[in-house]
Amino acid sequence: MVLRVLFRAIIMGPPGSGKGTVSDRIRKSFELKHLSSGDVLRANIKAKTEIGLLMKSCIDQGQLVPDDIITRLILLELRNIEQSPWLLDGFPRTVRQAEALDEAYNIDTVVNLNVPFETIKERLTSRWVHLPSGRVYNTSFNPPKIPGLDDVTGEPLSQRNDDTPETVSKRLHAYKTQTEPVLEYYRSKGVLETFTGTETNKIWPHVHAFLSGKLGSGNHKAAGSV
Ligand code: G5P
Ligand code: MG
Repeated sequence: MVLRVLFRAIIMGPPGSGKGTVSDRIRKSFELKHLSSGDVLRANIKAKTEIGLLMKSCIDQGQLVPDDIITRLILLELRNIEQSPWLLDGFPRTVRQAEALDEAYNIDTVVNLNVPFETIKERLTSRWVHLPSGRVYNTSFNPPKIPGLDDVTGEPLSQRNDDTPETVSKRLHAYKTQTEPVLEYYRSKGVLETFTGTETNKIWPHVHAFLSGKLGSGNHKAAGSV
């Protein structure tokens, strides 16, 4: 399918607000590449790259990694997919990162998932992930077909080191102090669209309708394609 525009979107929201879950649904519905900064960092940690080894303690302690490192990493990854429309998840997380992104790309829209912090804390302690793909499960909300195993590959699932209650509190604090100003940054540019709720299944139809309006029918995936 030939795309008419190279759509650039960002998905924002506090840790555990459902960015990964909603991104997966967007990816399945629209012709978009999905890039998650957290997945990129975790892949570096798993592969024991120099950056991964350096960043591991920051992430495990619930702190943001330094702006210059993550910005370089993400801009490099974006170069590999710049021929496609993309959806960026987890980046930018500071105003400095947003400014650096602006210098390289025009952002069409920012989908902001506004989920209360109390809802989030419960979700993260019951999250299980398939590290190689970034696929996310939850023992109550979307359990894997076979407990402990990824639906697609059958490989074992794991829990993230930063999903302990103590680290989740630190991540929420970092979000409030460092990332919330980014919402204001995009609001003032007129590209922020906020979706409020406590359940992804209720938020999703609104996100879908909004993106359908933005992208038009040309960017919908054919039914059944993944
Ligand atoms: P990440 O990886 O970007 P966070 O903290 O932003 O991490 P996270 O934890 O990945 O975000 P999410 O993607 O918003 O959360 O949420 P999700 O995984 O889809 O859903 C969370 C859980 O809830 C899942 O189990 C899901 O199944 C379940 N769920 C979803 N919807 C519902 C629902 O309706 N009901 C219920 N009951 N459950 C539901 O970043 C990690 C770290 O990397 C570094 C930082 O250290 C960061 O802490 N980092 C950066 N540092 C600096 N700058 C950047 N740009 C950075 N990017 C990453
Ligand atoms: Mg995520």
